[in-house]
Amino acid sequence: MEDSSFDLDLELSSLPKEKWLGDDYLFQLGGFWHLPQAIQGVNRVINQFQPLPSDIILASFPKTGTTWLKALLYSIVNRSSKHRLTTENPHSLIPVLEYKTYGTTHASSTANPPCHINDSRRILSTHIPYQLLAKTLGSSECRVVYVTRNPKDTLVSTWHFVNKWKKAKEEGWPFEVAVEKFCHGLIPCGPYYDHVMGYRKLCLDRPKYAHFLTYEGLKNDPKTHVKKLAEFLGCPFQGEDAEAQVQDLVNGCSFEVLSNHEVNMAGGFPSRIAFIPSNSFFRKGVVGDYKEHMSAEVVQKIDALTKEKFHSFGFIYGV
Ligand code: PAP
Repeated sequence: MEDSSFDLDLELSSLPKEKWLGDDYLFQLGGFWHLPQAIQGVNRVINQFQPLPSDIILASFPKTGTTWLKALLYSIVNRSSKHRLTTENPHSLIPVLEYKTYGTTHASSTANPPCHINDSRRILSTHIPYQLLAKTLGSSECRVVYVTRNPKDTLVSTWHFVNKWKKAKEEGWPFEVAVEKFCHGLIPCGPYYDHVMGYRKLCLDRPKYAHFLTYEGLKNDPKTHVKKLAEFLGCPFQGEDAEAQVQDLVNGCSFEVLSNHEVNMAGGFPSRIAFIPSNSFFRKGVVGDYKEHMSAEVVQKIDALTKEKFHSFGFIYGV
């Protein structure tokens, strides 16, 4: 495993870099590629973040179900205030550590920031790979929830998302280019396969503290997964109406319901990466959308890579 201790105030010029979107670069830290706007925050999280035993950390590769899981985790933990999802975007309720909490120089002065949102228990999220957070999460008693999604849909979702950025609109990001970059791991937080395998290992090694789930599994049987998540987090559903509570929560976090709240249809986030419209987190929300975009040849290429990176290590997923 790579050494995850890095100096604070990284000099970007000291890091390997590669072009990925037009003439925009990604920078490599600890074997993973990061956006220049994110890298100082990533570095601060690695060096400064100390989770509390009561913390819940949602970890994910971008576009694999983060928004959905934020809604679900918030509702599971804060059952009596889950109605806040009707007026607040899930990303406003649960901050991304490297963008929000540690995203500014100001934030770096506090080693263990309070979360202004959750009264009882902090829920935080990150896209930082486990390989870079092993020292932070590997022995902590906090609970880590990792969600993943099959590589082809992840790639398609990423492509649509990036195409909403000004840079992509100006210069274009053809799908074939996105496929090449994805297969070489050259997208933000990539390589995707290493990201997934890092957290998978954590979840296999420390099942009491780390829980692994897939977008497809959640789609297929959301109630069962929500019950498992609640048990994992130590707040199971109880009482005669437990089933109804779960159903109600699942409904409130469904794509159809969330994407139709006004707060998720208009406005957006003036983030450090780009202005991100709220509705760009809710595009289609289905399994298998890759079939609309990929030729048989591209499917074959990605499936071969998935077999090499996942199946040959005993993780039969994603093809
Ligand atoms: P992020 O990493 O930028 O936060 P993330 O939420 O992980 O993005 O992924 C967005 C995807 O989840 C979108 O997929 P699509 O492009 O294939 O449509 C989005 O539509 C989907 N999504 C968002 N909310 C839900 C939901 N409640 N149920 C199912 N899918 C959802």
